Amino acid sequence: MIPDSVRSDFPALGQQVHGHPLVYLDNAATTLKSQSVIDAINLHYQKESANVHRGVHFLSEQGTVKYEETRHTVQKFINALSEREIIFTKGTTESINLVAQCLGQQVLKEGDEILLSTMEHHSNIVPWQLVAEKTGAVIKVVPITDSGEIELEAYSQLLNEKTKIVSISYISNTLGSINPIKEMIELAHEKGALFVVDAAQAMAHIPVDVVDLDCDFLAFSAHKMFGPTGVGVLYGKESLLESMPPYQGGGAMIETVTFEKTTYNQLPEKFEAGTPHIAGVIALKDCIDYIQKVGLENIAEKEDQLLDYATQRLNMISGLKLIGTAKKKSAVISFTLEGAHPHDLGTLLDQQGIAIRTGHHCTQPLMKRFGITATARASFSFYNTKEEVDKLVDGIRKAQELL
Ligand code: C6P
Repeated sequence: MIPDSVRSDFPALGQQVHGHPLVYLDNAATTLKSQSVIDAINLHYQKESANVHRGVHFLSEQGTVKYEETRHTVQKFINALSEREIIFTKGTTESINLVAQCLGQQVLKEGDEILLSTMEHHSNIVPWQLVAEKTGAVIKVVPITDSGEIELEAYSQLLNEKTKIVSISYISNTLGSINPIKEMIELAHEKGALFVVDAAQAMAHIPVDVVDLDCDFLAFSAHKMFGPTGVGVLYGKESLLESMPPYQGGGAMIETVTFEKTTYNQLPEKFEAGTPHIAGVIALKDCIDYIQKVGLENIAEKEDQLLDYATQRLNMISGLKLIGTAKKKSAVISFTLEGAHPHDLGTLLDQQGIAIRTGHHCTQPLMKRFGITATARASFSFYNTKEEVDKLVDGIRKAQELL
């Protein structure tokens, strides 16, 4: 049970927008930031600013300890076997680009297949297209059902000895579908393919255990888990990361440099060239501590209640059609409204202080699958309330009258 008092941990929730209390329903785009995370970032810049892994002075050493503490916290949070398997990146997008470039160029050759699904975010499509162009590999796409579920039968049939990499989202940002990732990983491994999980929409909502899943790589962003933008994680099995070439060259990722030859640092530094987003990484520890304090089970329970209630209420609006009705769903609701363009609806809701996202949500192939160009999307977090769902429903009805 999560008390409403939890809302006071998020200062942004206390504000008015266009004269109305903010109703923030755009959590799939980015979550609000907790005061503890804001404090951690402030503290770094106010008192503790220093570069990491480079100095012998107090602040640098203290910063390095805190930076590495986050790595340890992430390792425990996702149950990775070693801290060397945790690479800090700019976010999910960079994590997937890193795997696509470093692993892709290593394991793919002409005619090999990369398997994606119709519901992937552009961040889990375009990096693979780039590496496919370079290597001659071919992208295959797993179809989805009308309710927004992976067609498992088709998936099994698409997997073959040419499939080298499968990359699939754990939770769809547009449909909310929770994909049967564990089963899919097992099937991929039976064919000898490596499996990358795009966990951008999972981390703040459901427990993720990389050992239990047996995924080879997993990517996520801090800003979708109450943390700062510009920070993310790539988890990779140590042996795979070990064998991959570096992603970028620069400071920290080297062991020795001469003009003739450079040798590379050990994991994880090999993949962390240049000065990282130190304050952001340090704050990621506070995000995880915060999530664990609230409890992922409590979060899932509250979000499921919000999803059920919102689905029920939205279904009562005439002309409203839900896009994405998978049996296993996260609290993301996409919909279209007869006679109203999602952008117009979004603007009218915004005037009532209600923030939703409208558009293709960086999933254009998915839009095409449903024969639409855009949806309106309300995405919830545990700090949202049933009253806010009511406001959304009233807001849509008002907008409907105006449009
Ligand atoms: N989805 C949304 O509104 P970045 O931008 O790197 O933090 O995350 C990219 C990304 C990758 N995969 C999935 C499943 C995602 O949902 C996102 C980000 C946001 O749905 C912004 S487009």
